[in-house]
Amino acid sequence: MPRTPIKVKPKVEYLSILDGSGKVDETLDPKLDSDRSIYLYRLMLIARRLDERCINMQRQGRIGTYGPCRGQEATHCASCICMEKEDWIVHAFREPGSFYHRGWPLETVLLFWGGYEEGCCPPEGARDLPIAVPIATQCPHAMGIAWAMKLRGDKHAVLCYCGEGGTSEGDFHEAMNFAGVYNLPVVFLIQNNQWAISIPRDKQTASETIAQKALAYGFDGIQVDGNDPLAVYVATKEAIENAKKDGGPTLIEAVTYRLSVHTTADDPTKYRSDDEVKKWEKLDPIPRFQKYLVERKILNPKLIEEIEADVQAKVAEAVDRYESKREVDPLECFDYMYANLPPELQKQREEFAACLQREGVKGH
Ligand SMILES: Cc1ncc(C[n+]2csc(CCOP(=O)(O)OP(=O)(O)O)c2C)c(N)n1
Repeated sequence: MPRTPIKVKPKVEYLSILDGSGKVDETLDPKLDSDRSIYLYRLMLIARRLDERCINMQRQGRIGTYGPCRGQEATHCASCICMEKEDWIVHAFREPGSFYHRGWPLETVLLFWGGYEEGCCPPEGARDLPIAVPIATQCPHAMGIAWAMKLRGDKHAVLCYCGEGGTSEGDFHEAMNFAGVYNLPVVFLIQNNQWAISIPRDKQTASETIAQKALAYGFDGIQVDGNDPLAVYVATKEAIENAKKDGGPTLIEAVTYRLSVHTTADDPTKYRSDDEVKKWEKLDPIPRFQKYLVERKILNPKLIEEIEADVQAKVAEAVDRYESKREVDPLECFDYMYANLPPELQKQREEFAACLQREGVKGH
């Protein structure tokens, strides 16, 4: 028998609407109304200012290790606003804007990175999972939620955030496979920020795009400019609407860049060049969106100033609320995993308690 080509889906699209130079494709522009546009701009600014504050607070020893989202605000803010209250959002760990949008108090992010277990506690009724630091472990959770929704006849959808480094994990592939097989209402949004700590994107996978990985699992993948809030919004909205019509999953690869450190425990100058960072700073989503909104006469200098002042005040209030919380009891880190501590951990707890006592730190 001759070799015959097998027909597979021929293409993966790339979507950009508001490009890096500020040029907008009028035919694709979702033309969000002014309230929604200002809401999105403000949300991105909240994520940026909170992020800056968190870095400073970590440096001052007021929170623990922190993983910033600088440069990635469009990716998570423009996607989370596509979700209805009854939809689910399954987080990774660089989406502070999404938590705020979903009604988590702004200090949640500080509580999480400050080591308080309350930083993982969703507001009453919120259909959100908390920050997940173990890479890609949230993907099977998202798939499982979508599967349960389908079995129960719940017509909503799930949005799952993950990094491009996470796409090398088995958890990601297992979730994609099940999502495809059972045609589940889930959208995997891969924040391709080019680096997984010090591993660059081209050492992560030999695929030309992350988006095309969807094809192997039998559903659609699309690559978008992740620093373009309009493209992220349009792609997410389409994917979520499709999922709700029983159209199955979508993989969105949002091409963006981590402008800051991986976490406050890392020094990126050891593995990437200043020139690369400068190139991406020019593509920063916030000034890009601001310029577009000024041109559309939705923003003006006075309004920009007012929003900035309001955002700074909101962040300052959140820091105050965080710092007025009860004192941290370091021994609490043993409290929530086991009802009865295994002997090894019990021993560690006793040693730690003795150490705290020697150092004069109050424990319980
Ligand atoms: C299962 C697991 N392995 C290793 C780590 C350590 N780790 C933390 S972040 C990270 C890189 C993740 O890269 P990516 O998925 O691209 O997300 P990004 O940090 O760039 O947002 C690694 C390996 C982890 N948190 N979880």
